[in-house]
Amino acid sequence: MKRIVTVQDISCVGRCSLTVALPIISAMGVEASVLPTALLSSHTLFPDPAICDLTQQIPAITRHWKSIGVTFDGIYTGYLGSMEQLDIISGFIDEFRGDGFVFIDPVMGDHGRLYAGFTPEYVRRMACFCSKGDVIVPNITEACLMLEMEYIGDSYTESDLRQILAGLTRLGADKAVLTGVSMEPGRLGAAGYDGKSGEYFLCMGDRVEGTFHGTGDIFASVCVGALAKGDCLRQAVETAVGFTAESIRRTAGEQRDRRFGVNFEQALPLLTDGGNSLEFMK
Ligand code: PXL
Repeated sequence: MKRIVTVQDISCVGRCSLTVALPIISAMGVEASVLPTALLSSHTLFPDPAICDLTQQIPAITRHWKSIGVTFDGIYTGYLGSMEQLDIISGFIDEFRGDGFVFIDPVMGDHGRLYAGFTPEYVRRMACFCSKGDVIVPNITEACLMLEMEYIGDSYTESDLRQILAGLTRLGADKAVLTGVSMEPGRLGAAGYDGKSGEYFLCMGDRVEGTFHGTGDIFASVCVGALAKGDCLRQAVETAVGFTAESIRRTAGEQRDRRFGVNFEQALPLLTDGGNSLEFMK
């Protein structure tokens, strides 16, 4: 059985980061360890969450891990709250990557805007941090910020996408996946590129109109589970697009506050058989 470690915050309420990553990765039959970076009463789309930064705890945790000899088949980083954390987690990756893969979701913003608390300097530091990754998975907002491009929404031509993906791999990771792309009305998905082999691919699902929060964390968690199980990036992205689209579909009919995230829980059985049942939904 493979073991990964995911490095991101615990948002107690709102279905994102660890409350999404743990159930998804576990459902896929991969052991999920955690390095929590902060404790928030909710994610930052709710006003004024109570925040307890855990940066000071990280060195003691990783020192203990060294002493007990724990190793990981993959490291998955998500929302990190400060520039200091980027430096500390950079060191953690150097110490613990071994032969495993490093998967970086540079969580910073969406819909053309940074999330609360992030600055242009953080964006520059995150762009450097991405060089530590084997795979990076920004959404279009995060990609535009890191590449200093203007954000023009989610509709791009294939040649635009190829250009953005090539720019992303120049940040230093071999592979990049751009999420939240739409090439035609009614379809939404992800585009991937391997800077070493030159392989480019597009995985699209049906688009449900509306804004859904936490979907980037769902997408990234499924990718990590699939990669840990040995899928190639394209297969992993296909499973992740299918599962994210299905979770959104289940949420669209619910009359609930959208800030509480999407209903991925009732879609989890689709992942427990290796994602095979997602194939026929495309
Ligand atoms: O879903 C990304 C995310 C993770 N963690 C925290 C957030 C957000 C997005 O807003 O605020 C704390």
